Amino acid sequence: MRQIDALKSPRFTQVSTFARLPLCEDLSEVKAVFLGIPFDDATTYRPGARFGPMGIRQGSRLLRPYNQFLDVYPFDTLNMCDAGDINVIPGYIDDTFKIIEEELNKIHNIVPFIAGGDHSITLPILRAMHKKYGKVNLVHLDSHYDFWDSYWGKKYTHGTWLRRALEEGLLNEVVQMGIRGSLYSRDDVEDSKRLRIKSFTIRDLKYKLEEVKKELPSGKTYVSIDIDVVDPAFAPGTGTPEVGGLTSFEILEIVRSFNFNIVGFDVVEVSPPYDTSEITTMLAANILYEGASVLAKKM
Ligand SMILES: [Mn+2]
Repeated sequence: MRQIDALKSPRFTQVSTFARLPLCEDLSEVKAVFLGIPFDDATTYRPGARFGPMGIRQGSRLLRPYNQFLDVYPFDTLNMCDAGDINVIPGYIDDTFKIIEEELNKIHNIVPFIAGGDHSITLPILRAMHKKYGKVNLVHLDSHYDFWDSYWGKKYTHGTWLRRALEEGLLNEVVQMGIRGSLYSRDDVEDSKRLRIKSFTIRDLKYKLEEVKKELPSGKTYVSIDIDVVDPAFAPGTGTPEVGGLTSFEILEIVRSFNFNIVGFDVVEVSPPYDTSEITTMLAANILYEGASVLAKKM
């Protein structure tokens, strides 16, 4: 396995790739890739998620080869590599969405572990997933519903991607977890029922997590994690923080419990300019590590 030397290396200051994995060259034996999508022009509040991939790579330096809780060597099992960043076009959402979809269409039988970017990028990713697999399930961890119809009359933002994905018929079962914070209206709560989304609030996660876990889908599932599902005390570096969220331990445990077939996995809305002491980027890197570990465990 070609990456072992790099993983065992004590050169923790090297930041060029995720977890000091090799850059992807030959993809023939690769089962998973790390991929950055540095786009944040669909953000509505604090910007900076375009620096997410860079920050998450930096926050991943201390990741080591063996996951003791899942008893797996994720990077070895998946022969994982870092595919670099997709060349997005700042300021141009439509063009960027096309590029993201095209780039993802190029990888076959490889599970992408994606660092955003704001949450709008999940829509073109889901379009690519649909092209590959047909309708997939979505497990969405977020403090926000993200199914609003529009912001300032605009249909493509980081708060509307889920509504578009549903309208485009990309999704099968949708499970949301961690919803909280003040809302625009009571209609938001009703809309989750109308849209046939299983929405679980932060209270559901804190008070009856085992019951929520039973509602998770089986089969081909895409995982999208807005880092703001985690409390700002544990993940301050994000665009639209909501207090009263998950701890870093809780989110890692939730990811470890996933028992479906992961077809793709993103961690979005990590904004390093608002981070402190790399708390958020280290957490995001570890969430991706646990996701890769869950996938590797099933191999
Ligand atoms: Mn959010």
